[in-house]
Order: sequence, then C-alpha cells, then structure tokens
Amino acid sequence: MPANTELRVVHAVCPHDCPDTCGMKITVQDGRAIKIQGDPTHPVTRGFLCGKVGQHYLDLVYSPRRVLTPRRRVGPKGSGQFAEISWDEAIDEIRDRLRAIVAEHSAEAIVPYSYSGTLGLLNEGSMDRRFFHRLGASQLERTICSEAGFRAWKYTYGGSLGTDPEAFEHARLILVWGSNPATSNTHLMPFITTARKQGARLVVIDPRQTRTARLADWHLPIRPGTDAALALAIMNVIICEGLHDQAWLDEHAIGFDALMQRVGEWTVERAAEVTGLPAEDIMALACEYATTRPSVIRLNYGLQRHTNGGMMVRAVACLPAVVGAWRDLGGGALLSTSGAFPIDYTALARPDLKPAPEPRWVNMNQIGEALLTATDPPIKALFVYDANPAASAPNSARVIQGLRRDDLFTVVHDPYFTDTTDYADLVLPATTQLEHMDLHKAYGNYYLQVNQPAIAPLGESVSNVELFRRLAQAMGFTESCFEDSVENMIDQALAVAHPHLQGITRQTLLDNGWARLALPQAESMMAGVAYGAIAVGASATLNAPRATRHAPYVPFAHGGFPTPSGKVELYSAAMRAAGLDPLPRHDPIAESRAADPALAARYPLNLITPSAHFFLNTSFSHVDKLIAKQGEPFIELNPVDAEARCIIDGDWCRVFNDRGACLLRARVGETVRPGVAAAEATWWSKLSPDGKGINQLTAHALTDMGRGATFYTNLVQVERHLEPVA
Ligand SMILES: Nc1nc2c(c(=O)[nH]1)N[C@H]1C(S)=C(S)[C@@H](COP(=O)(O)OP(=O)(O)OC[C@H]3O[C@@H](n4cnc5c(=O)[nH]c(N)nc54)[C@H](O)[C@@H]3O)O[C@H]1N2
Ligand SMILES: Nc1nc2c(c(=O)[nH]1)N[C@H]1C(S)=C(S)[C@@H](COP(=O)(O)OP(=O)(O)OC[C@H]3O[C@@H](n4cnc5c(=O)[nH]c(N)nc54)[C@H](O)[C@@H]3O)O[C@H]1N2
Ligand code: SF4
Ligand SMILES: [Mo]
Repeated sequence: MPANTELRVVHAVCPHDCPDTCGMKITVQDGRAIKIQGDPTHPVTRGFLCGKVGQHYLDLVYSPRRVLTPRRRVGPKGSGQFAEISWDEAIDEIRDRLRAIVAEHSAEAIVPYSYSGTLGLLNEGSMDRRFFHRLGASQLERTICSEAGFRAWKYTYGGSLGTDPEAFEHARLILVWGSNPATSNTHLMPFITTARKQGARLVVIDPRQTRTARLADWHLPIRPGTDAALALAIMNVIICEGLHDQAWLDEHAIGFDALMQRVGEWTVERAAEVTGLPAEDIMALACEYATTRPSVIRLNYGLQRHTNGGMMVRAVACLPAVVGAWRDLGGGALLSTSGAFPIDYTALARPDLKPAPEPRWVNMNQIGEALLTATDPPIKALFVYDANPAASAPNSARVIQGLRRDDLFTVVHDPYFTDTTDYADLVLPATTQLEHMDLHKAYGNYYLQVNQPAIAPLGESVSNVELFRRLAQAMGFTESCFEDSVENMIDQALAVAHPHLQGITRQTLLDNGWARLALPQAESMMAGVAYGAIAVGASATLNAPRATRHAPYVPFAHGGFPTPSGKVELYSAAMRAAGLDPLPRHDPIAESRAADPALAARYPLNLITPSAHFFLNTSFSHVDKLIAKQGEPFIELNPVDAEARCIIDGDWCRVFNDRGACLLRARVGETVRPGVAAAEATWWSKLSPDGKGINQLTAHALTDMGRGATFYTNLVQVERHLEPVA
C-alpha cells in the first residue's frame, strides 16, 4: 500500500430487506471501498455483519454483472441482448413512450413495480412515488412480503410495536414461531444466546428443521398452515388450568370471554390431529408457556405467507395477552418494530399529487395476471425498480408470459442484469448503497440511521431519487417537490413532532451514524441490570469497539395499546366490519389435504419455500462465492416420501404442479415430516437448471388479510429426473 494514500471510514447502513438494518463502516482508499465492517458501537449490530454482507457486499458493488450505462434491447424479449445508449436517449425515449401511452390509453396503462431492493426510505419510496402520483399511473399494492401479518397485528395491538430485541436476554422462555433468526435475523441470536446462558429455553415451532431449530432446546415440527389450531389449543389449556392472567386481561384486553368460548372448541387432541404434533407435546408447551416468566415469542414473516396467514399471526399474537407476558421486561412478542418510527411518509410520497378519482390498484402478487388480462386500460408500460419480479414474484410462468408481450414497454432500473432486465426494452443503471445517501428505519430494532455515500457512482449509474427527478423534469412536471434534494427529503421525513424523534435530526444522525428512538425507558423494571450510556450515539469510530447498551423499551408494560379501544382486541370489531371472523380461528390452507383432497391426491406434498441462508431474496443470488456456499437449488424430502418415489439423497428431481415445474436436488432426511417439502428461495431463474426457478410452483392466491403473497401454500408432486442436468 503506498504510504501517502489516505484511508477514510464512512458510516453506511445495510440496505437489504432484513430486520437487523445493520450499521456499517466502509473503509475507502483512493475512491474505492476496500473494507466493510459492522459498526461496533451500534447496540444491535455490535460490530458484526452477516456473512452475506460482511464477506460479499463489496463483490456485489464491484460485480461484473453491474449495469454501468443505459441500454436498449436489441434481441427478442428474454434474450438479454442490449446495445449501449446515452442517458439523454434513454430519458427521451421514456418520455415519448409514456406520453404516447397516456394519450392513447390514459396514465393508468402505466404500472410501477417496486419493492425492497433497498429499504432506504428515499430510494424505496419518495421521488418515485411523487412521479407516479403526478403522472396518474396505476397504483401498486405492495403486499408481497408482510401485509397479512401487519394487518393481523394491527387488529390485535393497533400498531407494529413489539418486544425490544435487546430485551430478549431477560426472557426465560423464547418461542421462535414461523421465524428463522439464525438465517434471517442474525443479530437477534446473541441476545437469545445470553438469555440461554442465564437459563432460558429456546423452543422453535417450524415445519422445517431450520438452522435455528437445530440450535434449540425443543423443535416442534408443525404441519404448515396449522399454527392457529396450535395457538387456540394452547390458550384452551391455559384457561382451563386457570393459568391465564385475569388481572392483566381485565385491565388491558377486550373480548376475553368471547375468546374463552372460541378456544373451548380446541382440545389438545383436536389440535394434535390438525397440526400433526403429539397431544402431550401441545399440553407440555402450553404449561411451559403459562408458567414461565418472562416469555417472549419471535414471529417473523414466515407464518403469514399462507392463505390463512393473517389468522395464524392473529392467533399467535393473542397468546402473550392471555398470560400477561407484556408486563415483563423480556416478555411479550415481536413481529415488527416499524410502527415506532414516526416518519412523515406523506411528505416523502406526496399522495396529494394523485389525480381524482384515484387511479386503480394493481396487486404486485398478481402482476402476471394483470399484464395478461387487465383491460380498461390494458397495461402498456411497466416500470420496474428495487425489484426482480421475473424471479421473485409468484406464479412465474404467468409473469414471464406477461413480460414477453411485445406491445408492453418495460423499463428496468437495477444495478445488475437480472432475470427481469432480460425482458426490458430499456435497462437503466442504478447505484448501490455505497454510492448514494439515504435514511433508514428498522423493522427488527428501534434505531434510525443515515447512510452516507462512500464512493462515487460507478459508471453512469444514478440513484432512484435522481432517476425520477430527471424523468419528472423530462415530463414537464413543474411542482417544486421534484427539485428537492436528498437532504431536503430527509429533513421532511423527520419533521414530525413526535416524542420518539426528540433530539433526532439529520445532523445528529450524520454526526453519530445512528440514533435510538427516544422511547420511554423501563428503568423501574430493571433491578440488578447495569446499563451504560443512554444518550444517543456515543462515539461512532472504530476505536470505540463497545456497543452502547440502553435500557430496553417495554412497549406495553402499562397498556396503552393504539387500538380503537385502547386495549388488546382479542375480539376485534374492526375485523368483523371487514368481513373477517372477529375471533382467532383455524381454517385449513387452500392447498392442503383438508381443504382440497382432489388436488392433494394429484399433488400430495405441501411445499414451503423459505429464505435461503446465503442469499437475500434475489439480491445476492448472482454472487459466485455465495452461489458456491448455497450449493444447488435443493428440495428437502422426508425419507418416507423419497423412498416412495425411488429418490435417494442427491438425485435431481422434477418438482411440479399445474402452474409449472423446476429441477431441484433432493436432500433426503428428517428435516421435514412426511408430506412436507422445503426448498430455499430465491435463485435467479437464469442461473437455475433448466432456467426455471422456484416461483414456477408458487400460487398468486392472496392471503386472508391484506391481499398478501402465499409463497408457502403450495401442493406439488416430485419425481426423479433421469436426464443429465447441466
Ligand atoms: N418462493 C419465494 N419467493 C419469494 C419469497 C419467498 O420466501 N419464497 N420471499 C418474498 C419476499 S419476503 C420478498 S420481500 C420479495 C422480494 O422481492 P424483490 O423486491 O423482487 O427483491 P429482490 O429479489 O431482492 O430484488 C430487488 C432488486 O432490487 C435491486 N436493487 C437493489 N438496490 C437498488 C436500488 O437502489 N435501486 C434500484 N433501482 N434497484 C435496486 C436489486 O439488485 C434486485 O435486483 O421476494 C418474495 N419472493
Ligand atoms: N438469509 C436471508 N435473510 C433474509 C432473507 C433471505 O432471503 N435470506 N429475506 C429477508 C426478507 S425479505 C424477509 S421478509 C425476512 C423473512 O424472515 P423470516 O420470516 O424469518 O423467514 P422465512 O424464511 O420467510 O420464514 C420463517 C420460517 O417460517 C417457517 N414456516 C413456513 N410455513 C410455516 C407455518 O405454516 N408454520 C410455522 N410455524 N412456520 C412456517 C419456515 O420454514 C421458515 O423457517 O427475512 C429477511 N432476511
Ligand atoms: S442482511 Fe441483515 S444481518 Fe446482514 S448485514 Fe444486512 S442488515 Fe445485517
Ligand atoms: Mo420480505
């Protein structure tokens, strides 16, 4: 290293769709990022990043697959053949095409498609939203990930608040329920480990023996889609044994009597039949949960990716109320913390720019159907950014058929040549997180951060904010909001008079890197626990390697639920008004032996497709070293199911249903029960054998609440694939 080259360290934030939202330190030399580390002062990051980002984010930034200039398609759709063009040509072409479509069909013929390529609040949703609102484009129901659970939680508790991850170390019983933190919430694990060193038990409820389940004291391999039955039976045992917390319920809940009647229908024997778990285990779990304090449940989004997903989350969410677990430091439940951040989304997205009447909505989970069947007007332009729907959206065959339409004008803005760019008319180069500024909240902790750019944009890439600023100008939109700088928008997002933002400004975030929300603290509950700095930030340099510890937040210790009644709504009038059962209930998932025996006779295996350990959605699925770690696309089969099909471990299998088929390598073992199969998602289709990914098999059916995706409700058949696989 030449002696005179200067090293700079920049505070950045991991942009990926992950509850942890890690603080990062980027070391830059001569304009190039050379090192990436976890922020040692950040109380949840605690100086480490997951393997994907810590070891491979720079491979992503400097990937040979990066789009560095705008490109125009020269081959047929799907071929991925492009010629370089200038930004001026690209912007002119988009302007002319959009104007012609508006004139001929109306602006509703234009559909934006975006999701969580970055969770930066600006690049996820600010200038883009303003642009499409002003244009009058169709609106996208962005419900591919979390909407069913979000709604269920809101009906029950009023908002997305939950147990502080930093309080998990105080728990004595931790139920990880439809969640796999060892893979998808890595920074919760140290808090769980501390709790276990202090005597806590870790119980995992998951159809699959996940990495987290392998670490657990007890794993209950429940049948997919049956968790509401388990939760109802647990509540029944608790109430029958008189172990519920009547005093807490009287003060903080409504609908307990109605709930009591409902759960009375759920004997452990009935739940055992539905869930496939032994009745003794259900009884033992109920007693352990009722008699151990503090107890906490970590849900994440796995549970709600089923046709009955909202109700499953709802039923599990009632448990901590029944035992009064919210009383305790380290008690309660956590789905998401995002409701604690009082961000001014309206200022960012400017929905007031929409024309009246409001443009129609298109559900992103049904984008294939919309492209193929929408009328009045038909979809004539699709504008994709922060998303890779050719790989990540359900029912790929329909999505690809839609994307192949020759009369569809498709623009894709992405840092990489993905499955989706292959179908684009124009590909536009996007910056990565190291090349732009952004503001970040988190959904698995209570910290705000600013991401500072570490390096200049590579090639001619531009951020989402800059792209839509340029497009607004080209379209002749004169509102001053299209001239806002990133700094202006960060200030707008934070300009909310809310106690949680007290003392937090763009400047304090720039100075300190991160800030804990100004949440009420639970000192009175913390006898014997020594906490250090409670102030914002401490020193954000690499020379201060100790993470700050704060008094954890105990969201509902004294009630104060943001529901219509101000209490936990075990009975929900809002659900009733929405045409839902106001009480938790179990319904079998749409594709199951219980709900559709004829379909199950043809396709007897319930396939779940959870998060891959070495990928993050499709965002890392093209990094060679991570592909090597993830191995090949695989399917886990129980030996009983494998033997019945003459499949042995390592065989290639054709997995299929009426929607499509793909090739997966068999992993035979007791990691799933008979009748259940699991395949980790998501590989790029073009990097999969046969060019077909897992979403060939998944349905675009919607969840019971929130019109969300149902990636884990699939019936499939598996057969040995005898031909060689390239
Ligand atoms: N079978 C199956 N399918 C699934 C899931 C599953 O569990 N099983 N999970 C689902 C879930 S939970 C989700 S959230 C979705 C996610 O689905 P998507 O939102 O499609 O997320 P990714 O697949 O990660 O694709 C994000 C894209 O954004 C790009 N990107 C990153 N940063 C930027 C940026 O700053 N600007 C622009 N313009 N682009 C950027 C990335 O390169 C990447 O191509 O996938 C869903 N699909
Ligand atoms: N490494 C990695 N991390 C990620 C992602 C990734 O792709 N890879 N994706 C990110 C995104 S976008 C999200 S939304 C989160 C998701 O984070 P999680 O919700 O934790 O992850 P999932 O893998 O979707 O589902 C969690 C677990 O639910 C289980 N499950 C499926 N069906 C059922 C059921 O019916 N009952 C029960 N009890 N369990 C069930 C699955 O087997 C899985 O182990 O992770 C984020 N983090
Ligand atoms: S993906 Fe999650 S765990 Fe990994 S660095 Fe990013 S925020 Fe942290
Ligand atoms: Mo997600």
